[in-house]
Amino acid sequence: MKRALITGITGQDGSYLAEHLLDMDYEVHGTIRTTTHDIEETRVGHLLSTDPPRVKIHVTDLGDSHSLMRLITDLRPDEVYNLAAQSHVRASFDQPIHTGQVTGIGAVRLLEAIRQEDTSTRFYQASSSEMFGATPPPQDETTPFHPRSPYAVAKVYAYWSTINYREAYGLHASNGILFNHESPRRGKEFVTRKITSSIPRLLTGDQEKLRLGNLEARRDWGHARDYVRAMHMMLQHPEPLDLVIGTGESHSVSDFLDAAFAVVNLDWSEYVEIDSQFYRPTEVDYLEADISKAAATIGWKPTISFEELVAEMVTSDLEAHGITA
Ligand code: NAP
Ligand code: G4F
Repeated sequence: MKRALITGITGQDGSYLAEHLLDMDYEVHGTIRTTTHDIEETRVGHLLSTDPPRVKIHVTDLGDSHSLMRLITDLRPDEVYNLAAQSHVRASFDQPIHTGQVTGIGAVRLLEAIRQEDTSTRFYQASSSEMFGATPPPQDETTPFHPRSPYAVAKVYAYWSTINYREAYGLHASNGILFNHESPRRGKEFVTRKITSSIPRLLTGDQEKLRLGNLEARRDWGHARDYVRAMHMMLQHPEPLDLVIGTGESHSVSDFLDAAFAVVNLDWSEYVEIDSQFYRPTEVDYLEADISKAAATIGWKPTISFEELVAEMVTSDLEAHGITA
């Protein structure tokens, strides 16, 4: 039985990846921060309420080298998926140093623990399409990075550190350069879930307006369930890889509004107000993945369309309010 460690198991991707690895009979371990209270209420609560729990939880923080080292020494995992991060782009402008510490240097703390303990452990780094930033689409593995936020700068640092540990110490260390991926488990601070979670409240009158920032920004939005499959496939490849993972389709925020409000036959322009607080000092205008290399090397492709994704998110948020679509 293979043993996997997922940092950030309480996040959107961590929870789907844990389920995916359990389906493949892995022994799954995950990290939570000391600040995470009431673990039963998190996205992995359903994996902990069984007897015995289906995943094993360890308390650590990507800011704390010693606890990471101890964890790697105790577990000696076959695979480590580094999904933990301060992952919100807008927040990174307010907390640039914290974001650098966690999202950037945090990856090196983990790589260093693996290098010192067991270089046969395979390592996945959650790299991001935000690294492409201002570089025009379509973006692939050869596209130059031009990061546009402290978050993206930190991810570029972690990306190159992953490659450096591969080249310097022979680690099987891979970067998944993932474009935006969403789901009903997406945090409500991200634009897609902010929209879909507002719809039932707008319908019931609990919320009057939906305040958003830049509606023209374009993203390549896929489904998180598809993307965690790619993470696992990358670590099964004989050689470490850097791979772009996306759908190859780009939509604007207003396209997302069109698709989401169409599910409930409403006109979003009657509800949406533009609020400058949701604009960023520097924006990423246009992301669209070229996934040729992922298709050719690991045979990955997405299975869930943009329309299916939006419908699933809206329906799930409606159901949580007892409303049928
Ligand atoms: P998410 O939902 O925001 O989850 C982030 C996870 O990191 C949470 O479990 C969080 O714990 C944990 N975390 C935050 N700060 C930490 C710290 N100091 N030490 C340890 N853990 C910490 O993110 P996601 O959407 O699942 O994304 C997973 C990873 O992929 C992230 O690294 C993200 O930057 C990257 N990524 C995401 C996308 C996307 O579109 N979703 C695209 C490209 C790359 P708490 O539960 O305690 O907050
Ligand atoms: O949903 P977002 O906050 O996602 P963003 O910035 O693209 O970052 C996400 O995807 C990255 C992959 O490319 C990940 F690496 C990262 O961790 C995160 O998961 O914003 C998407 C777009 C932006 O252009 C933003 O300006 O939506 C625009 N937007 C417009 N109004 C808004 C809002 N974004 C948010 N969060 N809230 C708004 O009210």
